[in-house]
Amino acid sequence: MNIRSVATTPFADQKPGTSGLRKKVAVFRAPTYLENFVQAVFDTIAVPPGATLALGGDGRYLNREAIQVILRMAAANGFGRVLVGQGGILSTPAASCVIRKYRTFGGLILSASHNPGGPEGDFGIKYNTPNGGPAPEKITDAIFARSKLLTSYRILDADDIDLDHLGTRMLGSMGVEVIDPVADYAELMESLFDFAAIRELFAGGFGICFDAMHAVTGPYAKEIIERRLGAPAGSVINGVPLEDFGEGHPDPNLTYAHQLVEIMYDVDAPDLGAASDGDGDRNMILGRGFFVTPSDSLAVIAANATLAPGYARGIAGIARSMPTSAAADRVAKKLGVPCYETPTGWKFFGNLMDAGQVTLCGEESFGTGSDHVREKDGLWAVLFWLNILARRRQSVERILLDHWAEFGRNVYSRHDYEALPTDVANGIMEQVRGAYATLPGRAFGNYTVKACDDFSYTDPIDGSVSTGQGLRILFVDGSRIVFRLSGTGTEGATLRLYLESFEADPARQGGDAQLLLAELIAIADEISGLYTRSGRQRPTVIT
Ligand code: VG1
Ligand code: CO
Repeated sequence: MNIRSVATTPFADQKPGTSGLRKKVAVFRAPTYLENFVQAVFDTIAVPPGATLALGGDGRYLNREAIQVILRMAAANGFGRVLVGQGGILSTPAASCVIRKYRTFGGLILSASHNPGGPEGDFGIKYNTPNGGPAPEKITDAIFARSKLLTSYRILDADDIDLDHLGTRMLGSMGVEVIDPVADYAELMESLFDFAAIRELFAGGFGICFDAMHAVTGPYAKEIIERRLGAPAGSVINGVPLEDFGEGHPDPNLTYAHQLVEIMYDVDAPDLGAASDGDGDRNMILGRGFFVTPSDSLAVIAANATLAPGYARGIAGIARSMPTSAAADRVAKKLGVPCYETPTGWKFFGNLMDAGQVTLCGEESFGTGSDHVREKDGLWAVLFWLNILARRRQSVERILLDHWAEFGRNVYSRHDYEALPTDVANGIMEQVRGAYATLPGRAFGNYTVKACDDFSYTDPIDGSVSTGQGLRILFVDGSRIVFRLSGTGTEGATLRLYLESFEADPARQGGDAQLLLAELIAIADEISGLYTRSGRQRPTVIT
């Protein structure tokens, strides 16, 4: 078999965003687009001869084709072995698990996560480093710089390889090992959680509905929740992964996971509802007729961590992204452990976990995880909740109400304005920034502005600085409003508005978040001109 060097010209738009390179399928299909990016990655990471790569994706449209191309390029770029999930499948946390367990030279994960799939949908790719986590900015910046200088890529002339049967086959002198995508991950989960207690919980009639949204977690959830933990067959719904996610939007939130929401707000709802996203790293947790915000979920997991065997000795610290509520900070304070505030995106947690500074991490965007891998992990969060419920034997709602009574409630919501024209979104951000000089000290009804800034972050481990990570308006009483532009959308611009206040009085803690935040929502519009500029009266998605 022959290795070819194919001439190519650079693309201008291969800059990785919050979570890798995400574009429409049509863009990825343009000749040499995928090849250029993969070559830029391989050049940047300087592949040691004979190294092992992990490879897999969320199974969306283009996954299989892309894997075949990447395998041929890996063979031409010096890799000695590739571990690829059967059928080209690996959830993002499972890929992180495989990279760490088999000590590979990192991995390539093919996913556009929660973005819709199919020929008209999105595709994505990202490189994870040997610690199992998304490449930090200094590497993604270098990949982008390299992509602009490429003149050729290297590929092996070879036929497609069988990915559907386990076992090793050769591609030139490189071994391709097709592995069970679930086995290593399931084994890791068994090492962290009290499976016996959860089995007993289900045996006692506890009910769960897990919505895999026709995305990658179906096989993982069926194996772990139904087979190993004994939940009744049918507890996992939409469990067959489809290339277009059944034309759905595999984003586990109150808008897109509406089937689950209907089930959980029905009279005969099961005890726990959960959903996961396209690539399996996000989770949504619901009780009977009760929604748990991801920020609260992180705080509850932290406060109850020692109930799970993998965390029985306690946690070293917590990290949360800046827009995530400060609920976890209150738990950290009580536990006497540090709490870090990082920019949005899981890549910012890696250094802290590697250094042993934090055990638990979370984002308001339905991302929760720990140092068991270096990605957020949807099913892990569901299992953590099951472990807590198996030990406490209370309802989800009771656990939350007790948590708020003890720590106070950080009332929280995120409003997304999707697919805005880019200039409109930029105009809103400019208006907010333009108001900075006049805001401190200004009173809006019950709220007085204390300070405002552009969030920037200095990594405490390697000193790297990330600027422009969101506009913060902080109020005297600790409430805040944050404006931020999404780095994962592929249509126009998505503006995210994050709102947070604090409620110490248990008598008022059970209220509806939108009502409790109504005044802050109005203030956000007054400062930004959001409704007038966007021509929208309400957000696309409310969380
Ligand atoms: C969003 C979320 C962010 C998350 C990122 C990747 O980014 O807000 O918290 O880390 O998606 O998640 P943005 O830039 O659109 O706000 V995933 O499940 O797509 O890996
Ligand atoms: Co995801």
